[in-house]
Amino acid sequence: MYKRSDFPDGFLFGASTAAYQIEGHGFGGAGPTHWDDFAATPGNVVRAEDGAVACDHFHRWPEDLDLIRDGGFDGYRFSASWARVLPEGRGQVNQEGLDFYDKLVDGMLERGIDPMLTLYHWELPSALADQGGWRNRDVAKWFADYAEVLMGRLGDRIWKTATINELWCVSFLSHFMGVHAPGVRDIRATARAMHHVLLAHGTATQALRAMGIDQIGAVCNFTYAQPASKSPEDVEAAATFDDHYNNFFMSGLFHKKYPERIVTAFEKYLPEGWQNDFDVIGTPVDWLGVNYYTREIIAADPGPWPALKSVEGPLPKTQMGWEIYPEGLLHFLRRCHTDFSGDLPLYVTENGMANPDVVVDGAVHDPERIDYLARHFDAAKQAIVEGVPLKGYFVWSLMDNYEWALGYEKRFGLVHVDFDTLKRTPKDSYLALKSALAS
Ligand code: IFM
Repeated sequence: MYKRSDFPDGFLFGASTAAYQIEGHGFGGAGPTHWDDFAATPGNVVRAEDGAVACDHFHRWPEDLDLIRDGGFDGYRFSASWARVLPEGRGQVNQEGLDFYDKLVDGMLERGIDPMLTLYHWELPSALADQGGWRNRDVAKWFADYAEVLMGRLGDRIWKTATINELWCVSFLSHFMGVHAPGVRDIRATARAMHHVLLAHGTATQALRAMGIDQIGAVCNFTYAQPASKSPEDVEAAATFDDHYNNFFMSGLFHKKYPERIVTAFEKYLPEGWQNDFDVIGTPVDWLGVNYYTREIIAADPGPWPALKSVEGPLPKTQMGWEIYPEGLLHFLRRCHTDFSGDLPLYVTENGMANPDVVVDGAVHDPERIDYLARHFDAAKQAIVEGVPLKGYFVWSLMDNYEWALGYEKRFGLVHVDFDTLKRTPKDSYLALKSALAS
């Protein structure tokens, strides 16, 4: 079993959550979001579940922060809901929303927990979705304005700020695959959303810097693309996947250009003048967050771009059906460092697994998660040994929560949540991590 002392002094351990997944969006004057609308449309979300109550963190946050402190975690990565702060996305501020985050941040500081804030973790206000959401170039300005309002209140106490969580999910998963809100499947919408999330990231970064706020980072998700065979077709398909998933955003942020394969595919769909936005997109950041879970086995598939499909892999899988592949984490930590972010501090901002955990006699036995984390911590340690400037690791997630289109069934938490009673029960993985962090 790993110990805190296996990692360098000052290495930070934390847990991650996101607003819509835990807070209970129905409380406290928050405005409607595109996730409420998406979930209310039959067929989009398992059992049409939404985030109206979620874990009721809005009321139970002191208990949840106690769990973070008592687990020995140094940091807490949480997000704020745009529609809780600005119910219409712009204009009128919901003071109750700002007060909530204010108390939450003070609660962290009182408990000795470093607050890492994500400004946007997917719940776009419906009023902005009405105007095209991420397809509309104006979203960059709307997002920067929201960032200013929120950070005007919290900025003096936030340890690190991430702009937008998982740019690929916000754009490709939601506008090409239609799996997440707004559930669009349209290549032109995708190209625009992919460009605009980057533009919004850069615009907000500049706005925050102008307010004197630093320690701003980008958080991307990465999936390892394994060709299904050595055939040139499968190798090309995997390279296309790697480009749209991993390289597009990293290349935009750190090289101020997009991969050739994607430019070729998207040229006629990208918004006019996209080439002129890279000085904003590439505004320097202070750190980079890496979210990593799995790999995909990619095979060529006849048909329009991207002409590929995922096929089932042979490795053991989590409750999500995702293969457990810690080598991918090492791969991306190395690759971010050598190909993109150089000596910038890296954080694993999300890693963890879903498991069908149940409470038995007041305990939750999840040896699978203990093993999953140990193997990924090993990958992280190896990266550090090789000189990758990895400074911290946030487990996804502190507690079971709303897993988006999959509702409440997939349990990623270190802490079990009974969604009928909302009772929290620390799982064995929480207790194992607690004793590792104390050692
Ligand atoms: O639950 C999500 C989170 O919101 C973003 N990253 C992946 C997690 C697991 O799917």
